[in-house]
Amino acid sequence: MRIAVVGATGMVGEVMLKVLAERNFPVTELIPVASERSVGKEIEYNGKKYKVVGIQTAVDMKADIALFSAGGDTSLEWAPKFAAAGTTVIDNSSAWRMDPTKKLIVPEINATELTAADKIIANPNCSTIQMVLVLAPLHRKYNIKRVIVSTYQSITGTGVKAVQQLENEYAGVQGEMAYKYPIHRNAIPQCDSFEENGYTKEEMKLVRETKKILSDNTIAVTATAVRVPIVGGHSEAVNVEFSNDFDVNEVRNILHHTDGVVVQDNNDTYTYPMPMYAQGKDDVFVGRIRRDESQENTLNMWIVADNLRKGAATNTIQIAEYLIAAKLV
Ligand code: A2P
Ligand code: 11C
Repeated sequence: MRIAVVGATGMVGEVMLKVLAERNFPVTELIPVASERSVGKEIEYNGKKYKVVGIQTAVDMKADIALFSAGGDTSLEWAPKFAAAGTTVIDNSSAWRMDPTKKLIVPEINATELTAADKIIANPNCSTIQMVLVLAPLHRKYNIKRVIVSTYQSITGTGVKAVQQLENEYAGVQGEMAYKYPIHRNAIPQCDSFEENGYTKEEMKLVRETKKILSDNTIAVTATAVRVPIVGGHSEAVNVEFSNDFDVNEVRNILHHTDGVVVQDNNDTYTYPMPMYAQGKDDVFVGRIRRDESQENTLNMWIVADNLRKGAATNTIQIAEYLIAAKLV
């Protein structure tokens, strides 16, 4: 497979290169792509050096698959040009996710929806992926009525500038600010910009993308997304109301047998997921699984994942692996 990585010098792009190599993805030619200012710069993949090319050059090279993580505007403009050249695009930005003509895929849940005609495929938002991976098997079994989610999101989700801001604040030096406020010793109740309804875009991604991935518009979702000075991954406190009653041990057992999910849940041994330990891993970790005693048929959970891995790079590459296995590229 000839693979273009668009945004290869970015936070997610770098993890994509690492994950492609780790999983022995069948790359016959790697085409690293970034903005004009990075053209000619060298990046490393699998112990070899590659020169970054510009995006039009990459279109003309007609790769089999292009993995995009270069922001929504770049995707809106360029993904259709790659698709027109015959390249299948898997896009990590928010550009195409809610487009009714595009599929929004978490492979363990809905990869079988894909066909060879899907030339632009959307990768969901990081905070959505880790939540729906846990919700999907529970929805099938108990039918979800409503989800209340509060997130504690890593600064790596904002990109290189935010990591730099935190490092500057640790070091006590002035620098460019990725956020409107200091993030060191702080929690900022705003991820992404605000929408008309008073929610942030990040909160509305959790609402809209969950319904689309689980193919069920009846699920009510409400979210509060918060940025915290953490690098390892996103954490989420998730409260789920079902139509049907459940047994907590059965819930643990279902999640234990869910692909991509690891249950870490034992109060006696202080076992629960934390971003410090999720970092660098491809799984979604779930713990603190307990009944909400304030309301019937309702469950509380704590879900953690490395937002750059399963939340972004790994999920994108798993979609590509599915396309190859199903002979769709
Ligand atoms: P560059 O490094 O040249 O700016 P992050 O979200 O971590 O900041 O990374 C964004 C990624 O998207 C970077 O690799 C960046 O390249 C790339 N990028 C930004 N704009 C474009 C563009 N117009 N064409 C191709 N790549 C782009
Ligand atoms: C965050 N979820 O952590 C974002 C990062 O819609 O793909 C990715 C933004 C997106 O703030």
